[in-house]
Amino acid sequence: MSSSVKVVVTGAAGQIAYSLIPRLVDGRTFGDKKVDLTLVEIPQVVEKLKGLVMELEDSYFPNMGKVTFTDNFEEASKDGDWFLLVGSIPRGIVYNGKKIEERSDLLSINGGIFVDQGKAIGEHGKDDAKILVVGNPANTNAFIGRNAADKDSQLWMAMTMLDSNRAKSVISKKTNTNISDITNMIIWGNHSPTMYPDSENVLINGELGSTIINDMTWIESEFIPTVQQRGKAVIDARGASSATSAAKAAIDTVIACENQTPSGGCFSAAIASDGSYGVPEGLICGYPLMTLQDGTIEIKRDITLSDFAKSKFQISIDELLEEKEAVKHLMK
Ligand code: NAX
Repeated sequence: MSSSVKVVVTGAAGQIAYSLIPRLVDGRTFGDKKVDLTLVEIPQVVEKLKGLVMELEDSYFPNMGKVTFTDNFEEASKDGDWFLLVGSIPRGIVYNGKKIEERSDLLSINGGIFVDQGKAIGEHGKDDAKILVVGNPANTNAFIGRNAADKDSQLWMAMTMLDSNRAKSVISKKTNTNISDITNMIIWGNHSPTMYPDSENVLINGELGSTIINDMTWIESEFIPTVQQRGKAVIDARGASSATSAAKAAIDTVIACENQTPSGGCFSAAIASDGSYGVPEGLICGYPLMTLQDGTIEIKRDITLSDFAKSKFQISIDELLEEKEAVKHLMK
């Protein structure tokens, strides 16, 4: 085995984590590296992780290294290379005697969690740690965490790969194309119903979507709303939010970051804006990204946005600015 990687996963007893964690040690996500896992849960749930650890041991994963679990995030974060922050408080539960229904309450409660986790990652995580926030509201949680970590050498991301994968599926059905022939599916903006899935710059068998799909009515009234509302549709059908597809998307994000992006290609995740595409600096915004040969992850800056795309993207940027305003009391 060439080397090892330490991966910290929060929300480890949740639904997404149950699909996600085995894939981290299956020898595909991190190639032939040994994978040490630290699983984190809240105190009320942490003992359940004993069962998951037993199952991991029983699964015979040759690349699995040391596996530990804890409810102490600060301790868990020591020397972490990757942080998959899946755990968060969902809407609808009663928290400190109050039912959490408003997005602002959700932002505030989860924001508090991400201040502490961000600080710990900044102090104890590796200098080049990569952090993928899955727990919602993902972009703003990552925004808060990054601010608290205050370490520019670490890369904070929020997951939009699931939205990208969902959009690829819709495009492949519309164009009768194999899903593997759909690439560069960019999700601009927030991981929320305001996101803008880009049907113009997607590549279908290497050709721009704008030249292949000449059906604005379908784009506006079917494609965009279907992708934006897919999370809700899964909840309505399954009685629970997306789990296995979310786990696959987190793995796809890790793999995209760990391997050089093919020339001309890109993948979707939200990272801190450097002002690219007119997004205010620091917002954690969905962008097209590329992993360079030296492992650096950069925004792909040569995408052309139509006026239609710009107007849709702006709605999502405005929402991110509103969320930023709602959590300003949590900023350093
Ligand atoms: P579950 O409720 O099954 O699991 C969440 C787990 O997180 C629970 O076991 C809980 O005890 C734990 N947790 C809460 N606070 C924690 C903390 N401070 N430290 C450690 N663990 C903590 O939810 P699941 O279905 O796994 O979803 C997890 C999160 O992913 C939710 O916020 C959900 O909204 C979000 N999603 C994000 C997606 C994305 O594309 N970015 C898509 C799927 C999903 O909706």
